[in-house]
Amino acid sequence: MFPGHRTVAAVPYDIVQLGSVNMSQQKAILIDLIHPKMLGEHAMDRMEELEELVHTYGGIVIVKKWQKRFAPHPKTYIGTGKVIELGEEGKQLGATLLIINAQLKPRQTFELSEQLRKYKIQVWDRIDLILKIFAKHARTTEARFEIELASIRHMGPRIFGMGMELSRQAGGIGTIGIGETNIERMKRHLKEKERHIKDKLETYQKGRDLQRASRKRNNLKTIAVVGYTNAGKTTLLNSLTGRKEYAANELFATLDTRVGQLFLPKRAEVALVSDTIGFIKELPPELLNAFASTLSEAVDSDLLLHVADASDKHFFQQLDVVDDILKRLGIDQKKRILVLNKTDIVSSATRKEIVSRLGDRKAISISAQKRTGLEELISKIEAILQ
Ligand SMILES: Nc1nc2c(ncn2[C@@H]2O[C@H](COP(=O)(O)OP(=O)(O)OP(=O)(O)O)[C@@H](O)[C@H]2O)c(=O)[nH]1
Ligand SMILES: [Mg+2]
Repeated sequence: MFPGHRTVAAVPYDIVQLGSVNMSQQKAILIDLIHPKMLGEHAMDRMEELEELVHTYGGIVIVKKWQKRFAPHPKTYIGTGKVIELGEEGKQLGATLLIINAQLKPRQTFELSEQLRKYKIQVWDRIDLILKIFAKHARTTEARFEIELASIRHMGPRIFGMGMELSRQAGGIGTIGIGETNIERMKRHLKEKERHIKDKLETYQKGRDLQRASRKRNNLKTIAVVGYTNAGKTTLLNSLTGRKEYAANELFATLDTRVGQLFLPKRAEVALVSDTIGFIKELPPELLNAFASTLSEAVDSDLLLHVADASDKHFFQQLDVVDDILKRLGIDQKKRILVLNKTDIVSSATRKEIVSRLGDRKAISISAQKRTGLEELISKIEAILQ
């Protein structure tokens, strides 16, 4: 994909190539760095979520490891001895992938990839994995562009870092290295590509702005469904509006905005309900920024429905993550209804406990799937939109 790429043919990374997403099952080794004082339970939880992400991607987890360290190794993130150990083990077990449960520095990914190349093991960090899932789930051109942009922003610096590495290998200080010109060309190519994608995304944004202006003219209210991934946002959109969008027990099933109409009997008018990409913890800013045009639907809405999965044991943690991301999007002050979903599979004791821990924060209990509690929710929506 890069002009004059010959000398860098051994580059172990690929910018997410849409349309050619590798669906074959990769065998993955997972590793997480944990602080020596971290509770065992917390370490298990982190690993569990990473595993879910891998399953959503369609990979097979063959080994799970933890390494206790006070701080990441500056060059290889995990300890250098561990890298060799995992390489040997991975080779024996036929692993093709090492996934690190963190966002790595470009240099660390580069160094690890170099060291594991002889074992034919690719290195991904958490963001790579999320990007691969995004790429697999993207259904609209706009979502594809957004992912490609995020991907360039995430992977680009590695290639730049590699340039430094190659020139260092080629000679001493001050000499221009072998890979230099190609690296320069790649850099330029990526920059151009980034600009091209940004232009395209702006076109979509303009389309949205026009739509929004027309809604305003017609005084149509808009409601945005937000929440942690897999909370049941799409299922709720479908139940409220009669749409039949793809809802599934996987992370990031939805990547783009879908809009449906909800009739509000008391107001005798329809409101537009939009569904959007789910949130997840440690979502890096560049991913959030890349999805800005998709998320703008939430940013400009009159009301947010924050859907939370009451059946998830990390309910409160997920609530915090969503609150935090809404803050990062600058919409934490917007009118909002907290919706406890999946209450059909939650014991009444658990539900009571949640409600009591929520304290002043009022919530409406529903089951988007069984369509219970929806009337109360609609009444509340009407009351707020008055
Ligand atoms: N038991 C139960 N399951 C539900 C309910 N609502 C949704 N689900 C299930 O939860 C899973 C996720 O639902 P989605 O609607 O795809 O969730 P989402 O929030 O849109 O997820 P992403 O788009 O992946 O972020 C699916 O398997 C749904 O069938 C509910 O009220 N009760
Ligand atoms: Mg969804």
